[in-house]
Amino acid sequence: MSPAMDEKIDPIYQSVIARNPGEKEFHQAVHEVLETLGPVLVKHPEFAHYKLIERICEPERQIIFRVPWVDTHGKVQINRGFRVEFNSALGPYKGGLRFHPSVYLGIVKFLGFEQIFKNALTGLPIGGGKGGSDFDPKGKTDGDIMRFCQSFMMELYRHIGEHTDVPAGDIGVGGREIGFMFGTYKRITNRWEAGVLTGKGLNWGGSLVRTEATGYGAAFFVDEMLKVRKDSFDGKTCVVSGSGNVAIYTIEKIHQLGGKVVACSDSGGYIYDKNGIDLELVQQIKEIERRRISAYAEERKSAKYVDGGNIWEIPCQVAMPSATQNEINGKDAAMLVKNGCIAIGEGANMPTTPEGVKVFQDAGIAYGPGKAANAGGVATSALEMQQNAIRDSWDFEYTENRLRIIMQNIHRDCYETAEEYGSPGNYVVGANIAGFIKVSRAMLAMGVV
Ligand code: NDP
Ligand code: 2IT
Repeated sequence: MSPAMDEKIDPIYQSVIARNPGEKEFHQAVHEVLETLGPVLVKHPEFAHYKLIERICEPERQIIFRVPWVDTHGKVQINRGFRVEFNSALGPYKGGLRFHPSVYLGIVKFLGFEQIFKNALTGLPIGGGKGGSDFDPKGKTDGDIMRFCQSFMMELYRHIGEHTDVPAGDIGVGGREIGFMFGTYKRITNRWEAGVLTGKGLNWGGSLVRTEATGYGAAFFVDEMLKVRKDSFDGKTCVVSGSGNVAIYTIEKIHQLGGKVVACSDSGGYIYDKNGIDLELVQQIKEIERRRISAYAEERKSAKYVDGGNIWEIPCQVAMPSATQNEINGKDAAMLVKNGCIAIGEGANMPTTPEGVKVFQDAGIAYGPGKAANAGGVATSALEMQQNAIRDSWDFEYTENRLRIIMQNIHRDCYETAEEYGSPGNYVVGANIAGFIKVSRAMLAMGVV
């Protein structure tokens, strides 16, 4: 059962809606956190007195800017850029940049809000922020991508810095885009400031395991949830949505842990391969050739592509949504449960609607919410910052081990906090409360700022 909104907290939520009209994803993310905080105010009345919830719901700074650029055909294009610097109590603002046509302030704010608690859960010194643009990278030439990234950084550079705000990738932003943006930042500032961006190339300040980190970390988190239930990935049939950065490395780690992923997708449809997804082929198609996932079925006889299909119809024991927000609704969740799904690990941010979350929780299956399950990406970004600060680079095994330990700690923190606050097994309650308390304690110590 999901908890009901506390009567002292409901007016705060109503005020968030009134102050941020039309930003439905932001409202959803705030609602999901606030409805779990009632028991915290009972134990910590000082948080209410000092208006911690109200302060955390208000971004410290929001930047919106014009991004003009000239495309391959010589045509002038105009996009909108965003950076929401949400909370810096625990460290410099930290969070990705998303380039997708659906991006508007409400999406950036929901992502930035989630990021505050996620980053707190990592136990590393990072605050929360998020940014992006309504730029659509799909089908663009490398030249177009470069000119856009250069123009984007022409404004963003004045707001960021290794001690101020440290962006990274998200949907539509990977190693290529980080490279173009780093080059422009370096040129404008005349500083080789590695720690200003994470997700950098391995030969110029990047960290081993950062590329793999979100997917690996999400699989580690699910592994921990399964261990609590005296179970494991071994022999499990799994479905992973998306076929981008998070999905690819989720699939790789599930396979290493003994599970079999039979389907993945993109916004066009899904592929089903009864023999298990051939990850090398997916990587060739997505990372190197930048083609659609449908190409997989053209290359593999054992696979079929279902155009516009709903991937959640495929029976599986573990489902890991790794594409985008609200990709699992109440009906999808009910179908997953009916077909025997016992664990959900969210690689994506807020991929399950509130109705879907309720279905999973009522069914009593292991449900790992994004802010806990996908924290491995930003945690490894923080490890990249550590390496940059000491001008060192760690090997793969050491870095992956750090990531595994961080995910185990996050899992334990969420699990124990849920028990302490009277909702055993509820990782949503555990993640929200554990993250909120870490941020609130720091803010309390710093006075009214
Ligand atoms: P990528 O751009 O690498 O891949 C995104 C994948 O999701 C693509 O397969 C894309 O398909 C699909 N997708 C994107 N938008 C939609 C949509 N509106 N409907 C259906 N499918 C969609 O992004 P990432 O893998 O980095 O990000 C995936 C998710 O993980 C996001 O929610 C992101 O916020 C989250 N995340 C990412 C982290 C990271 O380190 N990169 C860290 C933590 C969370 P198509 O190509 O057709 O658009
Ligand atoms: O949602 C996320 O946590 C990310 N996109 C990664 C952020 C980061 O700074 O590495």
